[in-house]
Amino acid sequence: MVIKKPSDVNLPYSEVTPKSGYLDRRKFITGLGLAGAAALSGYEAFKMAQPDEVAHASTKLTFGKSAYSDTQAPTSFKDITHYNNYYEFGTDKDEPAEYAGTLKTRPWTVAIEGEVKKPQSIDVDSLMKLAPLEERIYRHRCVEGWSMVIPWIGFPLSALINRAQPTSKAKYVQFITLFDRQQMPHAGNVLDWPYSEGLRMDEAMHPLTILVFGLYGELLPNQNGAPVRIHVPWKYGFKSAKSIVKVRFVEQQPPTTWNAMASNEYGFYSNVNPEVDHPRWSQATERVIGAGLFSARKPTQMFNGYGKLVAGMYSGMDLRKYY
Ligand SMILES: Nc1nc2c(c(=O)[nH]1)N[C@H]1C(S)=C(S)[C@@H](COP(=O)(O)O)O[C@H]1N2
Ligand SMILES: [Mo]
Repeated sequence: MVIKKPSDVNLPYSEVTPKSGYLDRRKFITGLGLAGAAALSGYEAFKMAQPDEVAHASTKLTFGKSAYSDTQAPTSFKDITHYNNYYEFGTDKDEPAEYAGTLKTRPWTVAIEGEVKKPQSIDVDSLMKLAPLEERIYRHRCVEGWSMVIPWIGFPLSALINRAQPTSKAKYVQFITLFDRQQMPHAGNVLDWPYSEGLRMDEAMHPLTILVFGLYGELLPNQNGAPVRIHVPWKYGFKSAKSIVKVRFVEQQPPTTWNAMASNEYGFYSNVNPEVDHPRWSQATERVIGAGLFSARKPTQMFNGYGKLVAGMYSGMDLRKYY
């Protein structure tokens, strides 16, 4: 049983504690009892308190804090990792946690292509070192009407964009995610695979838009989009593509999965907007995951509460038309 020093983190995946080691470690931690638990970090103690947590490779990441973090308490690790939308692993909320174990997240390369001066393929472990990792506690609002607060670990997507050096023709960025039926036997034909999303260049460069590698201080669980996904906190969750394999810079607004599926329900912009209802339900309020079955729904905020930082990008645009 080796306790990792801070300098031991950020290891390539090959050196990550294997599952069996992690389980031994849990046994060891449990043996400490309550007094010992108090000496552990908040995360560690928190996770100990959840006996049916899915065992996963425990890789602590080294990260700094961010001024962009929300001050709200994060949703529990259990809820963040067991109430997911990841249709490649099934459409029920608990299916990604159950089935995403078959996703092979190493080796993994991300191709950067299209309108860039430096097209390249980059290994995810190198990508993770492109900028200092930060914890970004972000509100996350799904178009279905529920929300969470997630302590992501990542850094601004702008680090990748600056490395790729987009040409003057690059007006949008498209994110294409992995699709492999062998790894995703529960995918079915519910969407037009591979899942694809896109942002306008200014949205992609915005300091709030992050590339995410982890949550709660550790590498991302597969069901949350390992090994790399984005999160765009002022937009509905579906804009935040999981398990990205291609980042493509393009001149025209790219086709996106949900928009292609039902363009009257899911627009390209998909900024959180309590005043523009989904055709089949209101967007005025949200159910806070983990708040309890009978707790009141909470009012949804314009741009999910990030308006001060992002509203300027949409000035002059009719947000009813560009939903
Ligand atoms: N590849 C892929 N990415 C995806 C999805 C998906 O089904 N496949 N679902 C989206 C939706 S609708 C939401 S709300 C978020 C959920 O992220 P979370 O499970 O980490 O909360 O991922 C988004 N990214
Ligand atoms: Mo969503």
